[in-house]
Amino acid sequence: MKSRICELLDIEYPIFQGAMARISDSSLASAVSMAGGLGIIASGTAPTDYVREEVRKTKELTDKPFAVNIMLLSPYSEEIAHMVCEEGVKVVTTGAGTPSRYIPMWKEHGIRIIPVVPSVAIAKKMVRGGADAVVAEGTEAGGHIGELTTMALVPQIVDAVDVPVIAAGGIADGRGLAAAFMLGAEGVQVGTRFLTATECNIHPNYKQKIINAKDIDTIVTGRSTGHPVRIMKNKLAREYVKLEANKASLEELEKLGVGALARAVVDGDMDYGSVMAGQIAALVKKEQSCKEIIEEMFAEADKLLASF
Ligand code: TUI
Repeated sequence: MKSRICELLDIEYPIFQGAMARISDSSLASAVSMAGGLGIIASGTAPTDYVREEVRKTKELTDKPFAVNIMLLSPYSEEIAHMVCEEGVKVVTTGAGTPSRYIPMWKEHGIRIIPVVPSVAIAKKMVRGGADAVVAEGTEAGGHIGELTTMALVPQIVDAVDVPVIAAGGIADGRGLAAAFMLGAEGVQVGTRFLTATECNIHPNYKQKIINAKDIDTIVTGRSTGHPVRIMKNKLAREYVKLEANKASLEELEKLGVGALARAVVDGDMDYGSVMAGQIAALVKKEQSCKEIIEEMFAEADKLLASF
């Protein structure tokens, strides 16, 4: 299963590891890149120097291509947009906004630009602006999400743009991978399945919560604020959506949300931490190395596609 994205990025398998804020660091990204996929360092809302250090560490850990994701709601996004040029990063993905104003600068530095998009209109705008590929992310994904499902979104974006489309949201095994290719995608981005990777350094409680997950265990918070975020159901999620239903102020919501991601990832607080995960969490059943995950997914998809 080779595609234009393998050639464009010089990677062996057309799979990206989703940029998960506070989670996707040099350890996870380098392991995915070493296994032949595209490892991605998540910036989230981290300060520029933290992300710079992770870039440098990743370069020490692998000589394979890797990317940096810039979360455009971050107060550091502008600084990080410049930092990737200074550090010679070769691939940038973006999330939670449109990076149009940085694209000319990144092009000058020979950086491949792959925005994550939630709609056809935004995909077209990004391609007109010079994006080399797009990640079409469905609402099944964890974290900050759009409205459309992966099944509906991917083929519509495939028809609308001529650059490679990478499918994201709800993909965790060879079946999802094969299905994405049937929709016209030339690659997949996988987040949730990599949460339980051996090289993913989140708190063991977080990994266990993913492994124990059932199909209906995620919920979307933040619809009322215009920043919908999919997380695992817990006390935080229930209190948050209750506050939203009662038209709580942004201040009240922020009080509950501040520091919540670190509480989950670092402290292992599964009650009041923000445990971001996609709807596919229940399909993730064990800890495996990134290499095992990638090889298993592609072997499964190859077998499926050969059987038709
Ligand atoms: O970015 C994500 N997922 C994320 S980012 C994140 S960290 C965070 N921290 C604080 C608040 C919110 C998030 C956790 N998960 N996925 C990619 C993605 N991008 N999904 C949707 C979009 C998107 C949305 C609107 C992309 C472009 C866009 O453009 C709107 C516009 O008009 O600019």
